[in-house]
Amino acid sequence: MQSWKEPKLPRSTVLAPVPRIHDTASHSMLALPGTDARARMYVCGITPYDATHMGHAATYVAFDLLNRAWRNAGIAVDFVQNVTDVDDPLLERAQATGVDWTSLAESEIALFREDMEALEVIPPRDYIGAVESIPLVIEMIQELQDAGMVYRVDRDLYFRSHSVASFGAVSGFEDEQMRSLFAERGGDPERPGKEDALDCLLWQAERPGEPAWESPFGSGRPGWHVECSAIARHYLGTAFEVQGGGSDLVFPHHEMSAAQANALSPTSPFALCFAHAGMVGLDGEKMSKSKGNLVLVSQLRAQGVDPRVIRLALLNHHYRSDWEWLDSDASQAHERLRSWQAAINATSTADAGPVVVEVQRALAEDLDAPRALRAVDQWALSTIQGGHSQSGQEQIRDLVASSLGLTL
Ligand code: 5CA
Ligand code: ZN
Repeated sequence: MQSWKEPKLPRSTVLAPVPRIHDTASHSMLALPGTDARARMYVCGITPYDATHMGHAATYVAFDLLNRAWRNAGIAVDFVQNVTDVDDPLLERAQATGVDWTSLAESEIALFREDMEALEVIPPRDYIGAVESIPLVIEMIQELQDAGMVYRVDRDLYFRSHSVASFGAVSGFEDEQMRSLFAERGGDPERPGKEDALDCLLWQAERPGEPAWESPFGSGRPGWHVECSAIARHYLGTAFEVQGGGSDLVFPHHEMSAAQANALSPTSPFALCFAHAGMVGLDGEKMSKSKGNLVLVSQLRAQGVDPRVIRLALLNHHYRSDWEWLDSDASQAHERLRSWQAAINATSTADAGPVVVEVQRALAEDLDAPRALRAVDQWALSTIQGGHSQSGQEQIRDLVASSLGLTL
């Protein structure tokens, strides 16, 4: 699938430190990659049934910071992202609005591309749809069958999640919590005929009026979790550095995807680090397409909000924290952008060297963007107050563009 246009990426003049990133599974910070000059990252993509909201944008900007931190540390990045372009919520929305499901997906993916481009998010090397990866999914299910990990309930296929030794290691959740989250997030713990409540759907047999593809297990479509296991394994291999997404994916999605891949390669884990962005809320609730409490990137852009203001507003919150979107987020970011631009256009500026070091250090310490922004604020303030002779504009312009993804 076509991704989107690469933003301008000036080369960092100072080599940044190798970033350390929080791993949900071990509750620790991992410096990755270990010794390699290459890092592999898989970030779960959208289900294209509605437009990009601030929560999606915050998650994708967070992993874009990691991508940039790696590049600025001289590490090449293989970045892969999926698009869940066939799944229940998409089909339900298409049905409810009387739109063809493929047209709905296509138009929302196009809008997502525009939003990502406007936000200067570096595109993935491989942008892969669920539909186009059905042959990969079928192959993986066959491998799981050969390994004895699959059983049938009626015409559907289930994965024996509970029989993978590492199951539970990503989330660290107790059984009860897993069951309730599974029910809440697309799972079916109560379905009669399952061997274990936490086993998950691999292949869903064709239902009347729904799209379906031929397979050796009958006509149907992939389950959600196996889509990401199959795509990540194929395009990145095993033991890739970072599996990323929002914290709503910790369980069941990332737990199940990892378990399915681990079942086939017990000695090489699916991913080395499971990194999760916090949830962005609105009016006291998680912002979500299903609840409809949304502030959309495209809506703000249409109102004339500079995309750099949106990006700056997102960067003002640490990626791991949960926060609420307020209108003041945009107005504060607007002020900040004005002050940075005034400093960039000043005739003489404060010394840029220490700012470069501080911004890169902040980002290398678990992507501490708020700290990085404060460092640039400080530089802008000293510059505007005047009395300096060095000319640091170019250095700051390049720093802000390469590390923070903002073109001043
Ligand atoms: N297609 C699946 C992943 S394979 C999916 O979860 N799609 S999604 O459209 O629902 O979400 C896309 C990404 O945005 C996911 O990484 C999800 O964790 C993240 N996300 C969704 N809502 C929020 C929110 N309110 N705040 C932060 N991130 C969010
Ligand atoms: Zn996913």
